[in-house]
This record gives sequence, structure tokens and C-alpha cells, in this order.
Amino acid sequence: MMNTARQSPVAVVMGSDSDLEVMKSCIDQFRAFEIEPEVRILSAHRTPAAAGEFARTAAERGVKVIIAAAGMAAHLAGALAAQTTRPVIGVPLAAKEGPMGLDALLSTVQMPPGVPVATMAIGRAGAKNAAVFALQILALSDADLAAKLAAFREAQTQTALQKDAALKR
Ligand code: RP5
Repeated sequence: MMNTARQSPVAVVMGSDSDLEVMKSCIDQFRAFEIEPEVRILSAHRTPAAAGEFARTAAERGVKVIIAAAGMAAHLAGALAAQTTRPVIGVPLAAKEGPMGLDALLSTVQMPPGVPVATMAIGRAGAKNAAVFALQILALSDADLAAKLAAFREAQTQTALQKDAALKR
């Protein structure tokens, strides 16, 4: 069946619907900046042809940054990066069983020279940071977004300072 995703500057791809719960923090972070990402479930192993087609056509759809999340032998980010020159941000995920995401971390980060994947932390923190990092890339050519990111950082700083002040009371 054709996926009729709306055009978006960012795509969030994950290897399985079981990854969606963790990747929701990535999608929500984009929504907080009023960006609706193209979201797909594609697998380097289960749907390699569709994954390749997605990556090869991403630029012509207007996608500027791709986020790819997977667990276990997490080849998705690398497989997409091999088919596009758009920056690919990888999010390694912990599977229900196994070495707590270290398998996916190494699979995602250990790309051969010339085909990089910007690899984030394992799990929810990495999922959120993938969105923030993508927003930072988009902000290089979007002054409004750059201002929103500056405000986001300032709010984060104030929250941390308030926690420090609360401890002193
Ligand atoms: C990976 O295998 C997926 O990204 C997921 O993290 C893991 C398990 O997939 P399911 O068996 O839950 O579909 O390819």
C-alpha cells in the first residue's frame, strides 16, 4: 500500500512499530516546534527495497534530514545513509532482550569512512536529541527556527536553575 505522507523537511523512520513508543519523544519534540515529520516504519532487513526507495526519493520530496531508529542489528540508519546524501541521524534502541541497546549502538555508529551516521544516545534521550539536532541543522537556514531553539535552550537553563534554587530552600 502506498504511504501518502505529507511533505515535511524531516523524516522519522523506525524499524518496527514496537519502536514507536520510544520514538514518540522524537515526534513530540518536532511537534513542540510546530513541525510535523514524515513518519515511516521501514526495515533494512524486513523491507529493504522499500527502505532504499524511501532514501533515494527523500531529497525530491523535500526531506532535509532523516532520523532512523532501530534496535538489535540496527542497520537501518546506515542502509538509508548509503542511498542519500541528506544527513542521517541514528537512534539506537534497546530490544526487549539482549545487551540493552549496545548492539544497536555499535551497529549504528560504526559506519565506514565516507558514509556517516550522526549517532545519538540509546533510547528515549537519543530520540529527543535526534529531533533537537535535526532542528539545529534546519535552523542554519531558518532564522525563526533558530530563535525558537534559543528560547528552548533558555527555558531549559531556567528549569535547571530553578531546581538548584529549590534545593537551597
Ligand atoms: C529491529 O528489531 C526493530 O527496530 C526493533 O527495535 C527490533 C524488534 O522488532 P520487532 O520484532 O518488535 O518488530 O529491527
